[in-house]
Amino acid sequence: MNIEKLMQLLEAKHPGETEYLQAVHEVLSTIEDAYNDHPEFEKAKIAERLVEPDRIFTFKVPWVDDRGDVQVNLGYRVQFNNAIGPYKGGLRFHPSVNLSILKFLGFEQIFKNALTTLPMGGGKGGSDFNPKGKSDGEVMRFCQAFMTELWRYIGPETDVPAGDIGVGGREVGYLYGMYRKLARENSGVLTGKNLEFGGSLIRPEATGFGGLYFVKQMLETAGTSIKDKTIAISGFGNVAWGAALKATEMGAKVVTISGPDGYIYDEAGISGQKIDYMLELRATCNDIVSPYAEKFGANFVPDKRPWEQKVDIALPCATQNELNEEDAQLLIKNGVMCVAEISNMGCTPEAIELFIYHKIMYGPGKAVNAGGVATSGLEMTQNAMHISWPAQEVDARLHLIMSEIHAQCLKYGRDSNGYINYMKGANIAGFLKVAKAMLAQGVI
Ligand code: 2IT
Repeated sequence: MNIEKLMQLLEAKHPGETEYLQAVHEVLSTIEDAYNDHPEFEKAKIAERLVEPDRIFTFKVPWVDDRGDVQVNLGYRVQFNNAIGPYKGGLRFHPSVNLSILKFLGFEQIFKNALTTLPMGGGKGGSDFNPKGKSDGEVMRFCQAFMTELWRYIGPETDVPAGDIGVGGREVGYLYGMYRKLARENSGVLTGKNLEFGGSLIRPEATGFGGLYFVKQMLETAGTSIKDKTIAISGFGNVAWGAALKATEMGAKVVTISGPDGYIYDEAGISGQKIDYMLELRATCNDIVSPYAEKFGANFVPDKRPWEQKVDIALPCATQNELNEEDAQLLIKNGVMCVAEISNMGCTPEAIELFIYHKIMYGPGKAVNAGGVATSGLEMTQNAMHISWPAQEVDARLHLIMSEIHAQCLKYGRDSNGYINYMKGANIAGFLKVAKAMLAQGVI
């Protein structure tokens, strides 16, 4: 495989799709040796076939706001690869959403889903709809309008969307209601549903919980433990909430959360009712974190990111490229020992390079945050069997899956000097599974 040539080709074909090109480059550059060990991959042009989505749907979403004005948004679904199972991946509603972002997310999802051990392909979708400041009625009408287009392309055995940024239980409910009406079926076509109509226990917590199960194993493998460690978390949504809950339960101290307006530093630790309050804050839809400081008497640092604080562990839980080279330098200067992405592609390539150079434990999103989609996979299983498992059963399976992902990273990521390159390990393990499935199924 000639990576530079392939990247040049992709850059020419998809100019300006920076996030997508970033995600592809990261995977290709880490799997190169494993790829070249298998001449049959090159012969079947696995890399060239893997980097292009199977297909992309784009559609218009017209809807009427509370003032009676007509609004027009864009909707997308990227069906990236279904070699090992139905397309699976969330929907993101955020004004920044564009094809590059959804293609990067869909591409990452292929390998993440492969790592979960469950039969799920990779996909992603969403809209540039901005949920900030929208009424419940507006969110419902938007979700209904979005689904009147999307429903033709998805199905419980074809493509199973879920939530992502801006899409939580409420949005999944409205989307599911419209799908059910149009398709005239009750099925597991979306995951992240409420418990009353097929949702799974532990799904809301799963991304954060799974992330902490993974981080715990990273630390234990390095001969230390998570107890009494200080943690910086970014974001204050569902993922940050689950991560704070489990980190606190494990005996660590979470000292930061953040929003687009700045970050909170709470020296006493963000625990108990302060964690519950994150959900309340999120539900107001103003997308600001500063009210936390007023309510609990903590510090609010406007327009800054939490990475300037001295912590043992940094957990990006907000969005892509939210931790850059400068942030990495600050964290390293302050003695950080572990950085694990619970957001997708949370660190820039320059930040990752620095962590690896300084032999800091670094966990990539596609391994660390795979607990979310893994539990979506468990929701699909329960729906297919028309039963629901108790919380302990789902949590036990989530535990097992995260351990298996960690083991795969160790298997493929250990460098000759003993450093565990989790990024390389996750990419190779995920890639090999998908590549072998593609190879076995012929050129299609
Ligand atoms: O990035 C992700 O893995 C998700 N947003 C969850 C996807 C899913 O299908 O549950």
